[in-house]
Amino acid sequence: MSNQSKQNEALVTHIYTADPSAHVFEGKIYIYPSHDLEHDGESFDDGSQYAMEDYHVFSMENESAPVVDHGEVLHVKDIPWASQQMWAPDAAYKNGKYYLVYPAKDHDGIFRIGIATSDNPAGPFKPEENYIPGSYSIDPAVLIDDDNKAYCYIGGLWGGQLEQWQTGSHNPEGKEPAPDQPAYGPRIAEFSEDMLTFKEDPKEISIVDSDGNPILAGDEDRRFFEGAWVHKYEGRYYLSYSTGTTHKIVYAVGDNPYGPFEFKGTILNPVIGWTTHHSIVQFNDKWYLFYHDASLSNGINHQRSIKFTEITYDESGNIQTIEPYENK
Ligand code: FUB
Repeated sequence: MSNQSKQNEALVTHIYTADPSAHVFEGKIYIYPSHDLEHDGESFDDGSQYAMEDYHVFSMENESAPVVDHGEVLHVKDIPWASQQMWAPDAAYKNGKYYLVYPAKDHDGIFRIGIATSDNPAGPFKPEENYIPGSYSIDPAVLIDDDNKAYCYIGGLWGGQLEQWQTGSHNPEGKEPAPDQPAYGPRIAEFSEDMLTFKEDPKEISIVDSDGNPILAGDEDRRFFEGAWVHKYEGRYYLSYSTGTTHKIVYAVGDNPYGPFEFKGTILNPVIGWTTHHSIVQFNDKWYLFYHDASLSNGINHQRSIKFTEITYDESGNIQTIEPYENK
């Protein structure tokens, strides 16, 4: 079976899609991206150009099969607590159900994390009435660990509002740390058994260099910006994320879901477009990076397209760096 044909090509061309969270459910690859609506507006640092109001789910029987659009599975108008900006979602399977975990702004303009459920990985998803109590910021990613415990990773700077949650409560004036101070880390919280609440307040994750020192806020090639994803490889936890202003997907490795994670290197060099956001999934014996870029729209940052490419590890478990356009 050849899987070359679809790698590094836009997987979906009839709508714009971004932030792909890929999973293998029921033997197929399912992709849960966000949906960029087309418009001619400007771009802003708070990301308000991302006109997003619904989610579609996509699936592929295998890496070279056609991509199936399962249609709209959730719309903001059906979520009582949410007002706008349905940004990057993730999905999980637990207790015989599928959970769509997504960020949106509440009616006060504060990002929160919501849950919607389905019996089918292709949806449609039924939203809970309220967001997860104690949740905030954006880009939820779910890890179901080998012991069946489920964890939610969250966080994103700037428009993702993580700066506003540094004191235990919401402070709309919160700012990034000074460049010589430790960078803000993503947050983690364990889900309750029913996946509808957190068991604990979100905790900050520490990302450190090879000497154990925290990565500093001014180290923009390595510090966390948004888009956390955690996968396990040979028993270790790999935390990957976007560096935002330097447009890379990088990773750090740790020995438990809470970290600390030691910075290791770059997975994906900058793509066309400002944002870069990914997921990592194993399908059969290969590992794939799902990512997005803005090549289909000729570089319009708020009109992105999801893609995938294979990743490889060396003997020490280091992920080889990908140059995004070398296959073109
Ligand atoms: O798609 C909207 C936002 O842009 C996401 O939440 C971020 O990760 C960035 O991709």
